[in-house]
Amino acid sequence: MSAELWNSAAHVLDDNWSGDHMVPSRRLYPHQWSWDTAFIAVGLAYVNPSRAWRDLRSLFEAQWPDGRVPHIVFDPATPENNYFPGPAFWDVPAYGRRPAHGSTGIVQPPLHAVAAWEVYRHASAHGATCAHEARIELEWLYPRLVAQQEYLLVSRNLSGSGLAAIVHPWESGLDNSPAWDAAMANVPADMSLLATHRRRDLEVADATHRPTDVDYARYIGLVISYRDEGYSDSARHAFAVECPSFNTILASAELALAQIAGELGMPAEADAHRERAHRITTAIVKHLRNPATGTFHARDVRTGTLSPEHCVSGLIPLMLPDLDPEHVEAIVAEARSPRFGLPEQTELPVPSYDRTAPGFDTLRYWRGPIWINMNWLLRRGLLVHGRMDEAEDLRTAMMRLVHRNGHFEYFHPISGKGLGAPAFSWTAALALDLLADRSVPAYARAA
Ligand code: 2M8
Repeated sequence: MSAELWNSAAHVLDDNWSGDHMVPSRRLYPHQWSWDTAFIAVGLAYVNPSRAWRDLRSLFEAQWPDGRVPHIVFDPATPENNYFPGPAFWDVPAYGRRPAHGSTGIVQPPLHAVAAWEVYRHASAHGATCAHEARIELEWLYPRLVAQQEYLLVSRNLSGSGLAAIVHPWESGLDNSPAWDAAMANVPADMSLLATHRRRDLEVADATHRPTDVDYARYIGLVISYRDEGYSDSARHAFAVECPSFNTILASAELALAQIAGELGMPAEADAHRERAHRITTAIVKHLRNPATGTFHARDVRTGTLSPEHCVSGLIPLMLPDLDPEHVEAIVAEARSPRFGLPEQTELPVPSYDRTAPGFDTLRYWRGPIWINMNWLLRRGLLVHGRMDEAEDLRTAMMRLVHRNGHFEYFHPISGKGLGAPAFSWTAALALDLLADRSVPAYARAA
Protein backbone atom coordinates (compact mmCIF):
# COMPACT_ATOMS: atom_id res chain seq x y z
CA MET A 1 0.00 0.00 0.00
CA SER A 2 2.83 2.40 0.83
CA ALA A 3 4.14 3.26 -2.62
CA GLU A 4 0.65 3.55 -4.07
CA LEU A 5 -0.58 5.80 -1.28
CA TRP A 6 2.58 7.89 -1.40
CA ASN A 7 2.36 8.43 -5.16
CA SER A 8 -1.33 9.25 -5.14
CA ALA A 9 -0.84 11.75 -2.29
CA ALA A 10 2.07 13.45 -4.06
CA HIS A 11 -0.06 13.61 -7.19
CA VAL A 12 -2.92 15.39 -5.38
CA LEU A 13 -0.48 17.99 -4.05
CA ASP A 14 0.97 18.53 -7.51
CA ASP A 15 -2.48 19.02 -9.02
CA ASN A 16 -3.61 21.45 -6.31
CA TRP A 17 -0.56 23.73 -6.55
CA SER A 18 -1.51 27.14 -7.93
CA GLY A 19 1.79 28.88 -8.66
CA ASP A 20 2.46 30.41 -5.26
CA HIS A 21 -0.01 28.60 -3.00
CA MET A 22 -1.98 25.38 -2.56
CA VAL A 23 -5.76 25.21 -2.84
CA PRO A 24 -7.54 22.76 -0.48
CA SER A 25 -9.68 21.52 -3.38
CA ARG A 26 -9.86 22.80 -6.97
CA ARG A 27 -13.66 22.98 -7.12
CA LEU A 28 -14.95 23.57 -3.60
CA TYR A 29 -12.19 25.74 -2.13
CA PRO A 30 -10.39 27.59 -4.95
CA HIS A 31 -8.33 29.97 -2.74
CA GLN A 32 -5.74 29.62 0.03
CA TRP A 33 -6.92 28.64 3.55
CA SER A 34 -4.94 29.35 6.66
CA TRP A 35 -4.79 26.16 8.70
CA ASP A 36 -4.92 24.03 5.55
CA THR A 37 -1.60 25.68 4.63
CA ALA A 38 -0.08 24.42 7.91
CA PHE A 39 -1.26 20.81 7.48
CA ILE A 40 -0.20 20.89 3.83
CA ALA A 41 3.28 22.18 4.69
CA VAL A 42 3.79 19.17 6.97
CA GLY A 43 3.31 16.87 3.97
CA LEU A 44 5.04 19.05 1.38
CA ALA A 45 8.15 18.90 3.56
CA TYR A 46 8.71 15.35 2.23
CA VAL A 47 8.17 15.98 -1.45
CA ASN A 48 8.75 19.66 -2.11
CA PRO A 49 10.00 21.75 0.85
CA SER A 50 10.39 24.86 -1.33
CA ARG A 51 6.64 24.79 -1.98
CA ALA A 52 5.96 24.34 1.74
CA TRP A 53 7.90 27.54 2.43
CA ARG A 54 6.34 29.36 -0.53
CA ASP A 55 2.85 28.43 0.68
CA LEU A 56 3.55 29.66 4.22
CA ARG A 57 5.08 32.84 2.82
CA SER A 58 2.05 33.53 0.60
CA LEU A 59 -0.21 33.24 3.62
CA PHE A 60 1.88 35.47 5.88
CA GLU A 61 2.31 38.09 3.15
CA ALA A 62 -1.41 38.69 3.73
CA GLN A 63 -1.02 39.09 7.50
CA TRP A 64 -2.75 42.16 8.88
CA PRO A 65 -0.80 44.90 10.72
CA ASP A 66 -2.51 43.84 13.96
CA GLY A 67 -0.99 40.35 13.57
CA ARG A 68 -4.09 38.45 12.51
CA VAL A 69 -3.53 35.92 9.77
CA PRO A 70 -6.65 35.78 7.59
CA HIS A 71 -8.49 32.50 7.25
CA ILE A 72 -8.64 32.83 3.46
CA VAL A 73 -6.25 34.65 1.13
CA PHE A 74 -8.12 35.16 -2.11
CA ASP A 75 -6.58 34.25 -5.44
CA PRO A 76 -7.00 37.20 -7.83
CA ALA A 77 -7.19 34.77 -10.75
CA THR A 78 -10.35 33.17 -9.35
CA PRO A 79 -13.61 34.95 -10.20
CA GLU A 80 -15.63 36.41 -7.30
CA ASN A 81 -18.52 34.00 -7.76
CA ASN A 82 -16.38 30.83 -7.62
CA TYR A 83 -16.53 30.87 -3.82
CA PHE A 84 -18.97 32.42 -1.42
CA PRO A 85 -18.34 34.55 0.55
CA GLY A 86 -15.72 36.04 -1.78
CA PRO A 87 -13.45 39.08 -1.44
CA ALA A 88 -16.10 41.70 -2.31
CA PHE A 89 -18.34 40.44 0.49
CA TRP A 90 -15.58 40.53 3.09
CA ASP A 91 -14.50 44.01 1.95
CA VAL A 92 -11.59 44.14 4.38
CA PRO A 93 -10.04 47.55 5.08
CA ALA A 94 -6.89 48.35 3.12
CA TYR A 95 -3.75 47.50 5.03
CA GLY A 96 -0.02 48.03 4.55
CA ARG A 97 1.09 44.99 2.59
CA ARG A 98 -2.38 43.91 1.59
CA PRO A 99 -2.19 41.85 -1.56
CA ALA A 100 -4.29 43.27 -4.37
CA HIS A 101 -6.60 40.29 -4.09
CA GLY A 102 -7.49 40.71 -0.41
CA SER A 103 -8.44 38.36 2.34
CA THR A 104 -11.06 37.61 4.94
CA GLY A 105 -11.02 39.31 8.35
CA ILE A 106 -11.29 36.24 10.57
CA VAL A 107 -8.63 33.71 11.60
CA GLN A 108 -8.16 29.95 11.91
CA PRO A 109 -6.19 27.80 14.39
CA PRO A 110 -2.54 28.98 14.48
CA LEU A 111 -0.85 25.72 13.53
CA HIS A 112 1.77 27.43 11.37
CA ALA A 113 4.62 27.56 13.90
CA VAL A 114 4.28 23.80 14.39
CA ALA A 115 4.30 23.34 10.61
CA ALA A 116 7.27 25.67 10.07
CA TRP A 117 9.31 23.81 12.66
CA GLU A 118 8.40 20.47 11.07
CA VAL A 119 9.47 21.66 7.63
CA TYR A 120 12.68 23.10 9.08
CA ARG A 121 13.53 19.88 10.94
CA HIS A 122 13.28 18.09 7.63
CA ALA A 123 15.36 20.45 5.58
CA SER A 124 18.76 18.93 6.33
CA ALA A 125 17.58 15.62 4.85
CA HIS A 126 17.25 17.38 1.49
CA GLY A 127 20.86 18.70 1.39
CA ALA A 128 22.70 21.97 2.01
CA THR A 129 20.69 24.16 -0.40
CA CYS A 130 17.44 23.17 1.27
CA ALA A 131 18.91 23.73 4.72
CA HIS A 132 20.06 27.21 3.69
CA GLU A 133 16.63 28.06 2.28
CA ALA A 134 14.98 26.73 5.45
CA ARG A 135 17.08 29.00 7.66
CA ILE A 136 16.15 32.08 5.60
CA GLU A 137 12.46 31.20 5.62
CA LEU A 138 12.43 30.44 9.33
CA GLU A 139 14.03 33.82 10.09
CA TRP A 140 11.45 35.55 7.89
CA LEU A 141 8.56 33.74 9.51
CA TYR A 142 9.54 33.97 13.18
CA PRO A 143 8.49 37.60 13.90
CA ARG A 144 5.30 37.07 11.91
CA LEU A 145 4.43 33.94 13.86
CA VAL A 146 5.03 35.84 17.10
CA ALA A 147 2.74 38.67 15.93
CA GLN A 148 0.04 36.11 15.12
CA GLN A 149 0.26 34.73 18.66
CA GLU A 150 0.17 38.21 20.18
CA TYR A 151 -2.97 39.11 18.27
CA LEU A 152 -4.72 35.98 19.54
CA LEU A 153 -3.43 36.20 23.11
CA VAL A 154 -4.21 39.90 23.54
CA SER A 155 -7.00 41.01 21.20
CA ARG A 156 -8.89 37.71 21.46
CA ASN A 157 -8.54 37.31 25.22
CA LEU A 158 -12.17 38.39 25.40
CA SER A 159 -13.04 36.78 28.74
CA GLY A 160 -9.78 37.64 30.50
CA SER A 161 -9.10 33.91 31.02
CA GLY A 162 -5.86 34.00 29.02
CA LEU A 163 -7.46 31.91 26.27
CA ALA A 164 -8.18 33.09 22.72
CA ALA A 165 -11.87 33.30 21.81
CA ILE A 166 -13.15 32.62 18.32
CA VAL A 167 -15.81 35.04 17.08
CA HIS A 168 -17.11 32.96 14.17
CA PRO A 169 -17.50 29.14 13.87
CA TRP A 170 -15.35 29.27 10.72
CA GLU A 171 -12.45 30.36 12.93
CA SER A 172 -12.40 26.98 14.65
CA GLY A 173 -11.99 25.13 11.34
CA LEU A 174 -14.77 22.80 12.62
CA ASP A 175 -17.48 24.92 11.04
CA ASN A 176 -20.79 23.30 12.01
CA SER A 177 -19.57 21.29 14.99
CA PRO A 178 -22.26 20.67 17.63
CA ALA A 179 -19.77 22.35 20.00
CA TRP A 180 -21.17 25.70 18.82
CA ASP A 181 -24.88 24.83 18.91
CA ALA A 182 -25.66 26.41 22.29
CA ALA A 183 -23.75 29.61 21.52
CA MET A 184 -25.14 29.78 17.96
CA ALA A 185 -28.71 29.50 19.25
CA ASN A 186 -28.32 33.09 20.46
CA VAL A 187 -27.20 34.36 17.05
CA PRO A 188 -30.08 35.66 14.90
CA ALA A 189 -30.68 33.64 11.72
CA ASP A 190 -31.88 36.15 9.12
CA MET A 191 -33.00 33.79 6.35
CA SER A 192 -33.52 36.70 3.95
CA LEU A 193 -29.72 36.92 3.69
CA LEU A 194 -29.80 33.73 1.64
CA ALA A 195 -32.01 35.42 -0.92
CA THR A 196 -29.40 38.12 -1.52
CA HIS A 197 -26.33 35.88 -1.09
CA ARG A 198 -26.21 32.67 -3.09
CA ARG A 199 -24.49 29.65 -1.51
CA ARG A 200 -21.90 28.52 -4.01
CA ASP A 201 -20.99 25.40 -1.94
CA LEU A 202 -24.34 23.76 -2.79
CA GLU A 203 -23.54 23.98 -6.51
CA VAL A 204 -20.42 21.85 -6.07
CA ALA A 205 -21.24 19.67 -3.04
CA ASP A 206 -24.14 17.57 -1.76
CA ALA A 207 -26.51 19.64 0.43
CA THR A 208 -26.90 16.76 2.92
CA HIS A 209 -23.15 16.89 3.56
CA ARG A 210 -22.87 20.62 4.10
CA PRO A 211 -23.98 23.01 6.89
CA THR A 212 -27.69 23.86 6.78
CA ASP A 213 -29.22 27.09 5.47
CA VAL A 214 -29.94 28.20 9.05
CA ASP A 215 -26.23 27.75 9.85
CA TYR A 216 -25.31 29.73 6.73
CA ALA A 217 -27.72 32.56 7.54
CA ARG A 218 -26.00 32.88 10.92
CA TYR A 219 -22.51 32.61 9.39
CA ILE A 220 -23.29 35.43 6.96
CA GLY A 221 -24.92 37.59 9.64
CA LEU A 222 -21.87 37.22 11.91
CA VAL A 223 -19.52 38.30 9.14
CA ILE A 224 -21.69 41.31 8.31
CA SER A 225 -21.68 42.51 11.95
CA TYR A 226 -17.91 42.05 12.32
CA ARG A 227 -17.29 43.70 8.95
CA ASP A 228 -19.52 46.65 9.82
CA GLU A 229 -17.44 47.19 12.98
CA GLY A 230 -14.28 47.29 10.85
CA TYR A 231 -13.28 43.83 12.18
CA SER A 232 -12.63 45.40 15.56
CA ASP A 233 -12.34 43.05 18.51
CA SER A 234 -13.55 45.64 20.98
CA ALA A 235 -17.00 45.40 19.37
CA ARG A 236 -19.66 43.29 21.02
CA HIS A 237 -19.60 39.79 19.52
CA ALA A 238 -22.84 37.85 19.12
CA PHE A 239 -20.73 34.68 19.12
CA ALA A 240 -17.61 34.30 21.28
CA VAL A 241 -16.37 30.87 22.31
CA GLU A 242 -13.17 29.38 23.73
CA CYS A 243 -12.46 26.14 21.86
CA PRO A 244 -10.25 23.41 23.35
CA SER A 245 -8.58 22.46 20.07
CA PHE A 246 -7.97 26.07 18.97
CA ASN A 247 -6.33 26.88 22.30
CA THR A 248 -4.32 23.65 22.37
CA ILE A 249 -2.93 24.58 18.96
CA LEU A 250 -2.18 28.06 20.36
CA ALA A 251 -0.13 26.47 23.17
CA SER A 252 1.55 24.04 20.76
CA ALA A 253 2.54 27.02 18.62
CA GLU A 254 4.31 28.55 21.64
CA LEU A 255 6.25 25.30 22.14
CA ALA A 256 7.25 25.26 18.48
CA LEU A 257 8.23 28.95 18.71
CA ALA A 258 10.44 28.09 21.68
CA GLN A 259 12.28 25.63 19.43
CA ILE A 260 12.52 28.16 16.62
CA ALA A 261 13.76 30.93 18.92
CA GLY A 262 16.37 28.56 20.34
CA GLU A 263 17.52 27.62 16.85
CA LEU A 264 17.75 31.30 15.89
CA GLY A 265 19.92 32.07 18.95
CA MET A 266 17.32 33.74 21.18
CA PRO A 267 17.28 31.76 24.44
CA ALA A 268 15.37 34.39 26.46
CA GLU A 269 12.59 34.43 23.86
CA ALA A 270 12.56 30.63 23.89
CA ASP A 271 11.99 30.63 27.65
CA ALA A 272 9.18 33.18 27.30
CA HIS A 273 7.44 30.99 24.71
CA ARG A 274 7.68 27.94 26.99
CA GLU A 275 6.25 29.95 29.85
CA ARG A 276 3.36 31.11 27.67
CA ALA A 277 2.61 27.53 26.60
CA HIS A 278 2.47 26.58 30.25
CA ARG A 279 0.08 29.44 31.07
CA ILE A 280 -2.27 28.53 28.22
CA THR A 281 -2.25 24.89 29.35
CA THR A 282 -3.20 25.94 32.88
CA ALA A 283 -6.04 28.10 31.52
CA ILE A 284 -7.35 25.28 29.28
CA VAL A 285 -7.53 22.92 32.26
CA LYS A 286 -9.08 25.58 34.49
CA HIS A 287 -11.72 26.89 32.10
CA LEU A 288 -12.47 24.20 29.50
CA ARG A 289 -12.50 21.03 31.58
CA ASN A 290 -15.69 19.70 33.12
CA PRO A 291 -14.53 18.57 36.58
CA ALA A 292 -17.44 16.16 36.88
CA THR A 293 -16.52 14.16 33.75
CA GLY A 294 -12.86 15.12 33.20
CA THR A 295 -13.67 15.91 29.55
CA PHE A 296 -12.89 19.14 27.65
CA HIS A 297 -15.54 21.30 26.00
CA ALA A 298 -16.06 24.64 24.27
CA ARG A 299 -16.97 27.53 26.60
CA ASP A 300 -19.43 30.27 25.66
CA VAL A 301 -17.72 33.51 26.70
CA ARG A 302 -21.03 35.37 26.90
CA THR A 303 -22.58 32.98 29.44
CA GLY A 304 -19.48 31.34 30.93
CA THR A 305 -21.01 27.88 30.38
CA LEU A 306 -19.40 24.79 28.88
CA SER A 307 -21.06 23.14 25.90
CA PRO A 308 -22.56 19.78 26.92
CA GLU A 309 -21.52 18.21 23.59
CA HIS A 310 -18.66 15.72 23.26
CA CYS A 311 -16.75 16.63 20.10
CA VAL A 312 -13.38 15.61 18.70
CA SER A 313 -12.05 19.08 19.64
CA GLY A 314 -12.29 17.97 23.30
CA LEU A 315 -9.70 15.22 22.68
CA ILE A 316 -7.05 17.53 21.26
CA PRO A 317 -5.74 18.88 24.63
CA LEU A 318 -3.90 15.54 24.71
CA MET A 319 -1.26 17.36 22.64
CA LEU A 320 -0.29 19.41 25.72
CA PRO A 321 2.86 17.91 27.26
CA ASP A 322 2.26 19.56 30.67
CA LEU A 323 -1.10 17.91 31.17
CA ASP A 324 -1.45 16.05 34.50
CA PRO A 325 -1.57 12.25 34.20
CA GLU A 326 -5.17 12.15 35.47
CA HIS A 327 -6.25 14.50 32.66
CA VAL A 328 -4.35 12.41 30.12
CA GLU A 329 -6.11 9.28 31.36
CA ALA A 330 -9.51 10.96 31.15
CA ILE A 331 -8.96 12.01 27.51
CA VAL A 332 -7.65 8.60 26.46
CA ALA A 333 -10.64 6.96 28.19
CA GLU A 334 -13.00 9.26 26.29
CA ALA A 335 -11.23 8.51 22.99
CA ARG A 336 -11.52 4.75 23.64
CA SER A 337 -15.14 4.90 24.82
CA PRO A 338 -18.10 4.09 22.54
CA ARG A 339 -18.42 7.86 21.95
CA PHE A 340 -15.31 7.94 19.78
CA GLY A 341 -14.03 4.34 19.77
CA LEU A 342 -10.33 4.38 18.93
CA PRO A 343 -9.60 1.85 16.13
CA GLU A 344 -9.38 -1.03 18.59
CA GLN A 345 -13.20 -1.03 18.52
CA THR A 346 -14.08 0.22 15.05
CA GLU A 347 -10.90 -0.16 12.96
CA LEU A 348 -11.65 3.42 11.96
CA PRO A 349 -10.16 6.75 13.07
CA VAL A 350 -12.30 8.76 15.51
CA PRO A 351 -15.36 10.67 14.23
CA SER A 352 -15.85 14.42 14.65
CA TYR A 353 -18.75 13.95 17.06
CA ASP A 354 -19.99 11.55 19.75
CA ARG A 355 -21.23 8.35 18.04
CA THR A 356 -23.78 7.84 20.83
CA ALA A 357 -25.37 11.31 20.60
CA PRO A 358 -28.87 11.54 19.10
CA GLY A 359 -27.66 14.23 16.71
CA PHE A 360 -24.72 12.14 15.37
CA ASP A 361 -24.95 12.64 11.61
CA THR A 362 -22.92 10.32 9.42
CA LEU A 363 -22.87 12.71 6.47
CA ARG A 364 -22.98 16.28 7.62
CA TYR A 365 -19.48 17.70 7.68
CA TRP A 366 -18.24 18.31 11.26
CA ARG A 367 -21.25 16.61 12.94
CA GLY A 368 -20.10 13.00 12.62
CA PRO A 369 -17.78 12.24 9.67
CA ILE A 370 -14.12 11.33 10.19
CA TRP A 371 -11.55 14.01 9.41
CA ILE A 372 -7.89 13.11 8.93
CA ASN A 373 -6.50 16.38 10.30
CA MET A 374 -8.17 15.93 13.70
CA ASN A 375 -7.00 12.34 13.91
CA TRP A 376 -3.49 13.48 12.99
CA LEU A 377 -3.56 15.94 15.90
CA LEU A 378 -4.96 13.24 18.21
CA ARG A 379 -2.22 10.81 17.18
CA ARG A 380 0.33 13.46 17.99
CA GLY A 381 -1.25 13.79 21.44
CA LEU A 382 -1.03 10.02 21.98
CA LEU A 383 2.65 10.10 21.04
CA VAL A 384 3.27 13.11 23.29
CA HIS A 385 2.14 10.99 26.25
CA GLY A 386 3.88 7.79 25.20
CA ARG A 387 0.69 5.94 24.21
CA MET A 388 2.57 4.18 21.42
CA ASP A 389 0.17 1.31 20.78
CA GLU A 390 -2.92 3.49 20.46
CA ALA A 391 -0.94 5.95 18.31
CA GLU A 392 0.19 3.17 15.98
CA ASP A 393 -3.32 1.74 15.68
CA LEU A 394 -4.61 5.18 14.82
CA ARG A 395 -1.88 5.74 12.23
CA THR A 396 -2.67 2.41 10.58
CA ALA A 397 -6.41 3.14 10.62
CA MET A 398 -5.91 6.53 8.96
CA MET A 399 -3.65 5.17 6.23
CA ARG A 400 -5.97 2.24 5.55
CA LEU A 401 -8.97 4.56 5.32
CA VAL A 402 -7.32 6.89 2.82
CA HIS A 403 -5.77 4.08 0.82
CA ARG A 404 -9.10 2.27 0.43
CA ASN A 405 -11.29 5.28 -0.19
CA GLY A 406 -9.11 8.02 -1.66
CA HIS A 407 -7.87 11.44 -0.54
CA PHE A 408 -11.31 12.74 0.39
CA GLU A 409 -12.09 15.76 2.51
CA TYR A 410 -13.89 13.61 5.12
CA PHE A 411 -15.19 10.06 5.51
CA HIS A 412 -18.38 8.25 6.52
CA PRO A 413 -17.87 7.20 10.16
CA ILE A 414 -19.43 3.75 9.70
CA SER A 415 -18.65 2.65 6.13
CA GLY A 416 -15.48 4.71 5.69
CA LYS A 417 -16.70 5.91 2.27
CA GLY A 418 -15.12 9.16 1.07
CA LEU A 419 -17.30 12.29 1.35
CA GLY A 420 -17.01 15.95 0.39
CA ALA A 421 -14.29 17.06 -1.99
CA PRO A 422 -12.09 14.39 -3.62
CA ALA A 423 -8.36 15.10 -4.08
CA PHE A 424 -8.32 17.13 -0.88
CA SER A 425 -4.93 18.62 -0.06
CA TRP A 426 -4.60 18.16 3.71
CA THR A 427 -5.70 14.51 3.53
CA ALA A 428 -2.98 13.87 0.95
CA ALA A 429 -0.35 15.88 2.82
CA LEU A 430 -0.99 14.16 6.13
CA ALA A 431 -1.00 10.74 4.44
CA LEU A 432 2.60 11.46 3.45
CA ASP A 433 3.47 12.31 7.04
CA LEU A 434 1.75 9.17 8.35
CA LEU A 435 3.58 7.01 5.83
CA ALA A 436 6.89 8.53 6.85
CA ASP A 437 5.90 7.79 10.48
CA ARG A 438 8.10 10.18 12.33
CA SER A 439 7.63 10.37 16.06
CA VAL A 440 6.89 13.57 17.91
CA PRO A 441 10.03 15.56 18.73
CA ALA A 442 11.32 15.44 22.29
CA TYR A 443 10.44 19.07 23.06
CA ALA A 444 6.75 18.36 22.62
CA ARG A 445 6.71 15.21 24.71
CA ALA A 446 5.60 14.88 28.31
CA ALA A 447 8.51 14.61 30.77
C1 2M8 B 1 -14.12 24.37 5.56
O1 2M8 B 1 -14.51 25.70 5.80
C2 2M8 B 1 -14.89 26.62 4.75
C3 2M8 B 1 -15.06 28.00 5.40
O2 2M8 B 1 -13.85 28.43 5.90
C4 2M8 B 1 -16.16 26.26 4.04
O3 2M8 B 1 -16.91 25.39 4.51
O4 2M8 B 1 -16.43 26.87 2.98
C5 2M8 B 1 -13.61 23.78 6.89
O5 2M8 B 1 -13.51 22.38 6.83
C6 2M8 B 1 -12.25 24.40 7.27
O6 2M8 B 1 -11.68 23.74 8.38
C7 2M8 B 1 -11.26 24.33 6.11
O7 2M8 B 1 -10.13 25.08 6.44
C8 2M8 B 1 -11.88 24.87 4.80
C9 2M8 B 1 -10.98 24.63 3.60
O8 2M8 B 1 -10.55 23.29 3.56
O9 2M8 B 1 -13.14 24.25 4.55
